[in-house]
Amino acid sequence: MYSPRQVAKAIGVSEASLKRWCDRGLLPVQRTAGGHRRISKRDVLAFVRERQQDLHDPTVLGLPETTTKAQATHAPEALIAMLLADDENALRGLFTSWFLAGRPMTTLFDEGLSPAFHRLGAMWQSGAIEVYQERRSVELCRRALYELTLLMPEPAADAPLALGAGLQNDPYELANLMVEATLREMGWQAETLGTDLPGDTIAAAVATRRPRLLWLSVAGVADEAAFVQAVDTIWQACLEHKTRLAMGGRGLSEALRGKIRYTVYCTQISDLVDFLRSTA
Ligand code: B12
Repeated sequence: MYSPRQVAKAIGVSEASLKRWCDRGLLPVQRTAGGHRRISKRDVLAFVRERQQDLHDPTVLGLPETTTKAQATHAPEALIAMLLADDENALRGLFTSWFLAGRPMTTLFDEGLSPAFHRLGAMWQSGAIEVYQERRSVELCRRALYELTLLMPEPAADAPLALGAGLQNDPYELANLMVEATLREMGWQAETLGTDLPGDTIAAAVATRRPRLLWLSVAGVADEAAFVQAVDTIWQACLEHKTRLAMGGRGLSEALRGKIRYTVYCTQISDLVDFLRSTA
């Protein structure tokens, strides 16, 4: 929680203006036992985002100094440069700036990060970068994605639930975390269960948690018969509990898609957003 003085410094306005905004209800405040105004970080960020304001001093709110609108690029080359320079602050600043600028998460993910990682994979394959650089890039991205979701407003108590997972022998995490962040931004209560999970346990999560949506990210399929069996178990649980099943990932070939059942197939995250908007 921040005082009006701190928030004023972060936004770059006078404390008097800030207090006026609080009193006009533009910024939700809570009162301390002594009656002083306190404002939550999420509310400050929602305010800044809605008014399309630049933060004057983001460090006051614990955000990287690189949080400026100018940082909000999704060019894969820029992302690769940040990742290979191990510049975590730049990446965090970029994610935060992107969110505060109100730009679609899907553009950053589908047109920025996915091609950037594709190229990093090719660089690893050709020996241009070490495997630790690829691994570290995933780590930085994971952390920045997690932090991004912490900046988003808390989902409403009646927000629809979405669960996501990766199937057994599929250790890829980033696409799941990106779907989670995208759904969170849309107001869903979205949770990634984890990766490398057997179909039975995902079906059990559907039966117990009754999500409105289950998403699966498929990066690779080692054993086709086991995969088809696992998806069938999950699909039966989805049918029984009226859960929609969204599938995506570069491991899902057309031939494989013909052998499984699901509600929607997505080549990118924006496909899921379009699907959810068209069926809302
Ligand atoms: C990072 C990485 C890994 C990491 C992952 C770490 C982690 N914690 O996630 C680890 C170390 C596990 C790994 C291991 C391996 N990897 Co690897 N890996 C990659 C790399 C560089 C990036 C993958 C990634 O995260 N991309 C970012 C995501 C966000 O992009 P995406 O998957 O394309 O997802 C987008 C869409 O598909 C879609 N989407 C995906 N899922 C879903 C789901 C829904 C619901 C929706 C709506 C959308 C959606 O939206 C996303 C955003 O647009 C890729 C390169 C590449 N081409 O991607 C190689 C790559 C996939 N790996 C490769 C290889 C060879 C391997 C290993 C075999 C290496 C080895 N010898 O051990 C193992 C195999 C592991 C296994 N059991 O499958 C090859 C695969 C070659 C092939 N065609 O088979 C690649 C292509 C690298 C290369 N150029 O050679 N890898």
